[in-house]
Amino acid sequence: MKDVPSVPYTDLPDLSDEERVAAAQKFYEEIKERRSCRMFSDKPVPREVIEKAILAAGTAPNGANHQPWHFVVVSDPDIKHRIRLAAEKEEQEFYAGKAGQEWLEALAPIGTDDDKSYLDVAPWHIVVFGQRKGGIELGDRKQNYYVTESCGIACGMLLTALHKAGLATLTHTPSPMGFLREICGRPADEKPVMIIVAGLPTDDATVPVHATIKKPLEQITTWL
Ligand code: IYR
Repeated sequence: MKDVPSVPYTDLPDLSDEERVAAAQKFYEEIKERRSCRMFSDKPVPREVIEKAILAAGTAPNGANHQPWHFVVVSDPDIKHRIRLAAEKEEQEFYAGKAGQEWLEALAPIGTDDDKSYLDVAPWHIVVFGQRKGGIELGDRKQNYYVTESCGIACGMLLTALHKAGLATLTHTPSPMGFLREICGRPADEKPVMIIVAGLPTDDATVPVHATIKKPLEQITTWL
C-alpha cells in the first residue's frame, strides 16, 4: 500500500471465536425473517427511520468512494400515485405478454400481477438512482465506477437497515423504469435502479410460500 493519509481501523468488536459464531448465527436468524412484502398498511413510519437507514446504505463499499447513488424519498401521496400509475402502465404490458412465457411462468408461484395498489398505501418509496457521473465533492462531474455493483450493495444494506428497524420492504423494479427519472426530477445521467417500498405490513399480510424456500448452504457454496 502507498503512504496515503490514513486513520486507525479500531472499531471492530473484539469477540472471541464463540462470540463470533454466536453473532453470525444471531444475525442469520434475524435476517432470514426478511420478506418481500406486497401488503402494506398506511400506518405512518417516522422519517428519522428512513434517514438513518439511508445513512447506513450510504456507507456501502463502492467504486473509488465516489458514492454513486442518490435516494429520492417519496411520501407525498400525489407523487406516490403518479409512480403507481406509471408502474402499472408498464406492468400491464409486462403481464400481458411482453415478459414472455418463461418469465411469467417463473413468477406464477409468487402471484404478482399488474395491480400495484400498495404503492399508494405504503408510507415511503425510496427511489434509488445510480449516478454515471459524479465524484466525492458536490458538483463533481467525474466518471463513476462500478455503479451497478455499488448501488446493489447499498440497496442490500438499506433493506437490511430497514428490516432491523422493524419495517417491511419491497424491491420494486418496473421495467422499463425511465419514468422514475422524470417523476423524481433527476438528470439524464442518473439511472433508476429500483424502488424500495417501506412501511408496516397489514395485520393479515401473507407472503407466498415459494418466496420462503431458501437454498441450503451446500447448494450455494463451494469451499476450496
Ligand atoms: N416487476 C414486476 C415483475 C416481477 C419480476 C420479478 I424477476 C419478480 O421477482 C417479481 C416481479 C412486478 O413487480 O410485478
